[in-house]
Amino acid sequence: MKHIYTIVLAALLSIGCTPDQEVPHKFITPVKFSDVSIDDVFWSPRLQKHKDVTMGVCIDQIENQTGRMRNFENAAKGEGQHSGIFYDDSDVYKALEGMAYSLQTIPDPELEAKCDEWIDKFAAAQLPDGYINTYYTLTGLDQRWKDMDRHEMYCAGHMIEAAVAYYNVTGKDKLLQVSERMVQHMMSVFGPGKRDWVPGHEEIELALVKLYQTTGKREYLEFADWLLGERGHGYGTFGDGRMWNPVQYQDVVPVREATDITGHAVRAMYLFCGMADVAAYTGDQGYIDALDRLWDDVALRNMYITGGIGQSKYNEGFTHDYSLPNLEAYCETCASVGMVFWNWRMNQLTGDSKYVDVLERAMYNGALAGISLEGDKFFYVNPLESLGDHHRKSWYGTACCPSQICRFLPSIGNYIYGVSDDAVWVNLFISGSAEIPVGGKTVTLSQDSVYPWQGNIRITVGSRFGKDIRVRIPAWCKSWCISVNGNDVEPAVEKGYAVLKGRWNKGDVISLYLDMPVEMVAADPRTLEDEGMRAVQRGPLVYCLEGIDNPDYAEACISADTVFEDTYDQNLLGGVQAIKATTKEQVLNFIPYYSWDNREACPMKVWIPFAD
Ligand code: FUB
Ligand code: ZN
Repeated sequence: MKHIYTIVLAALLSIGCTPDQEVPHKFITPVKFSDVSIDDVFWSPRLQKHKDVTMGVCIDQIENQTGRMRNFENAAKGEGQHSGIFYDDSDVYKALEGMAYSLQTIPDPELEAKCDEWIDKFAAAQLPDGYINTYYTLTGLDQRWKDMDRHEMYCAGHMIEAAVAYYNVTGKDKLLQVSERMVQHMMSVFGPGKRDWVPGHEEIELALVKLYQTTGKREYLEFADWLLGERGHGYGTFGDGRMWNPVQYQDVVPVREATDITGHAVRAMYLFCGMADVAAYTGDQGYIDALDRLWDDVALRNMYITGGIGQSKYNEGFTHDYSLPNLEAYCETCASVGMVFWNWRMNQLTGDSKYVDVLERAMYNGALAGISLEGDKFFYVNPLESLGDHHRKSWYGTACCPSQICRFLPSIGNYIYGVSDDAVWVNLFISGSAEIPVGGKTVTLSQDSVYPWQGNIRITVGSRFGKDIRVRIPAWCKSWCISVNGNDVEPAVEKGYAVLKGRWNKGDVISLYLDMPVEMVAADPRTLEDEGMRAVQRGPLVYCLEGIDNPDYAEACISADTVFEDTYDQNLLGGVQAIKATTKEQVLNFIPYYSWDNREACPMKVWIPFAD
């Protein structure tokens, strides 16, 4: 039976009719990270650290330092205690997803054997009815599916994402089968005419769409859509007679009617991803319109300059428009990664580069600060100011952020290129090459730059093809130019993309120059916390001051007369473009925000007093 299933699945994939390739309402199809190879001054060393250090830290924590893997072993035996928190299974699945992505780019038989060993343990922990969740298996199955906030579907969603990733990389479908059995179990309990359920922490919705993409089974897409439709009807409950606060759970109104961002930031991001994914297949205009409104509310009124979101530690989420405290900012690493996930999908739905601008901001600042330069420590919370007492740690009781980074970094190739009927899209400037499926053949594009340090980007066409190339002009860039094979061109710009028309031949070279001066950025005047201050930004990077570089830290002040100079310093923080700001009274030394807290403890701030 297993054998037949594998053959059917393989056949479905090989004849090219998976829904993955037929997404009717998507404008852009992303070029998968597996078709993109990265050879980049900025990112390659980070990916190497991920492989050499970060995955090892996660594996050690999961297997040795905490009881996460033991929970699966105990669940398989049906004895022993559960240790940790009810959502700890999710970290194991997220780490596995990261391991799968890493295997795609750097094959490693030992790591693959580790993945197989883990998957065997997961499979052994699955109950005969398909249910899999070590917390309830070990603490009392009579309590399962009662408290909607207990993350059963959240953990299942992360298992599905890991299963899809591992199947795509290795062709091995054991975890995919475990996942399908769990989904069938869920669909036997919940759905039209069955029980209502509002997943307290969204995630399952987007995962079900991935499962649909992989298996071609539309019932999974329909179940995702049904779950989205469950929100906003007052069904949300903790299972003991207490209803929850719908504001925290994106459960105030049906999702199509949502106008304002509320509640928990990571949950919101995953919900919006799920809505975008379902809409990409169904064309549900209600979802798309709601996402459009919500994006304005997030990006224009509730986002930090780092792309961080979720101001408050009290709800790990949103508070009031324009209220953006810096020292107390929560800005969970997972939420910044969630912004990447969501904005990527919005760009695919619309072809608008404003979403990639936010994606890039979150990726290079809020998300990247989440990991130390050595790849071994993680931030959970990413404030924009510190008194010197906030530091990365190797792990957390709630370890969503380390495992999030573990799966995010090896997948960054996903965000660089896209393809549509009439064009190839260049979204991010990361050196390397891509094999892009264009009209039945494969086109190679390569990029060469030292971005984000400098804005000269060379794009080389590796094969003949006849579609436009759309190159993103970042919103942060006020002056740019493009030449093709040495001849200046003045392309039309549509939704933030320079549209380069023409037939392309092997060896054609597009040279893009993005002017990248140091800029002082003012916040929206309604953000009182940043009143009278400026942040320093260069290209996509937000900068900060650390006490260690600045004797005048406490009195630091910049003005319109401040002279900024930027210089690459290969000995500083793994190599950064450092910024020196000279005023009459002071010399200030800025470093990229992502690189803070990698030396001895000291205070840090992004927003600097500004003297008119
Ligand atoms: O609840 C699971 C994860 O833990 C959330 O995504 C994070 O915000 C943290 O609360
Ligand atoms: Zn997190």
